[in-house]
Amino acid sequence: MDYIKEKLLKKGEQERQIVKKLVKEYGDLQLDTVSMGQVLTGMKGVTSLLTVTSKLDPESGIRFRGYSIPELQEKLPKLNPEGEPLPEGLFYLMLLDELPTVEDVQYLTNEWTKRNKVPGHVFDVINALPPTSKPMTQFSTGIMAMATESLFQKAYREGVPKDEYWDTTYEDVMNLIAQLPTIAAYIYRRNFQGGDIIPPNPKLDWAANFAHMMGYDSEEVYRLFRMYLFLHADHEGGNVSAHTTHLVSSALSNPFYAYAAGMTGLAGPLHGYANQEVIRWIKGMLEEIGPCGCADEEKEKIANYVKNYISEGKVIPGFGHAVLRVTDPRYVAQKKFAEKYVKDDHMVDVVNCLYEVVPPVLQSLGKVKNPWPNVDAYSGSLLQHYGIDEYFFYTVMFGVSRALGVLAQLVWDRMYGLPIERPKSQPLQWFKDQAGI
Ligand code: NMX
Ligand code: MLT
Repeated sequence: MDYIKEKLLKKGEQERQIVKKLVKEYGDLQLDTVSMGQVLTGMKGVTSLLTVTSKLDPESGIRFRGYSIPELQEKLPKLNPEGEPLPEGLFYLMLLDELPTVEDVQYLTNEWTKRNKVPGHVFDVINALPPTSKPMTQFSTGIMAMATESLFQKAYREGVPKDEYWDTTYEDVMNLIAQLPTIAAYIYRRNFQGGDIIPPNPKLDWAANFAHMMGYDSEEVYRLFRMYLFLHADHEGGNVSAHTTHLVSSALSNPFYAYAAGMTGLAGPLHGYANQEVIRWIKGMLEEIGPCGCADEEKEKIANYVKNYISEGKVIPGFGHAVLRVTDPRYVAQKKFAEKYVKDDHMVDVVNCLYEVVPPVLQSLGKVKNPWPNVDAYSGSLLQHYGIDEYFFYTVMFGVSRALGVLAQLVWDRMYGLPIERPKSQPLQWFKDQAGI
């Protein structure tokens, strides 16, 4: 057993007992109340999931095992002191609740390099889809095709005891994370670079290797990818991609099925697809109003465009959030990155200007709970700056990163022995009866 599994088991055996005790002895303890409004508007704020990897505070944003983004930018191992932390370190922290050393991060980089052996049929399955199919269709299909290799599924069929499910889940999760960048880069090269495939470079870390396989080999892009894959990794358990992964795996579907399902949720325009919508939307705006700076009269033109767009019943991508009530700290981290490394970029300037113009317009509608920008408002402009123009691909990049958090959590779901998820539903008459109407 490798040392990560040993640590996991040690911590897991203790925590599993706690979960069992909570269920057995405190099962009737009231945790929350639920209102009609909450049930009918997406269960916002209803505590109903156990997620250990991260927690989201509406006012201060995401904390991974208690650490904020700036704290982790300081504390997680980097390849050079000026650079960005390696996402491997964040995975280690989320999985083991312990800050990694440089050696721990190196261990994971090596492990993922070793495990990066995508079966040939996965590429055949992707190739069977027309190149015009959406990158997220190809991505989730490729992940489904990987399920032939599931060790968890095999172990389950062989009757492995429940307390051991976590072990093969961990193996599947490690293999899946190791192989995702190769599959994603394959889709990118197939769709946008004439199918000229670049093999992985075993000397590179996980994020840099992803950039390399996509065809971007500069220290600057490696640095961007390390930050990107770190920032999108997790957002507690209730977001659509995390919750879907958790829900599907609660039926003991294998991690490949569960993660593919999570990715089909990420592909929705109100979730991860918003990162490509932001660029599409800005380009559409610039086509209509022309290239613009952020002087008062230009701000007015933008504000009018925003108002018109909303009046057509559409949402402004990259703004708003189901939980956050402040500017997303992931947006702030990317803005700081741009201030440090990006000079004179029109798209980045427009994104900065939208920060001044859009929130007051959204506020003026009187119904938007959070008028501030989210992670997706900034990410595309940075990718555009480094020449990664194909915004149809951006949600796949989000998906590669999201694996780190939701799959670390999946290992814990199995460690705790969490049962099948099955909330109660009621017909409309029941709600009318409750309201007395
Ligand atoms: N532009 C226009 N209207 C908005 C926006 C926006 N950016 N955000 C919220 N609203 C509207 C929303 O459509 C709803 O209208 P109605 O009552 O007519 O249906 C009203 O404001 C209240 O919505 P909220 O309760 O504030 O937001 P909710 O929790 O329902 O949804 C989002 C959260 C993120 C889905 C929503 O803010 C949105 O659609 N934003 C744009 C899409 C986006 O950027 N998504 C990415 C989220 C982050 N991620 O990566 O997943
Ligand atoms: C996410 O990163 O999952 C999004 O911000 C959406 C969410 O948290 O609901």
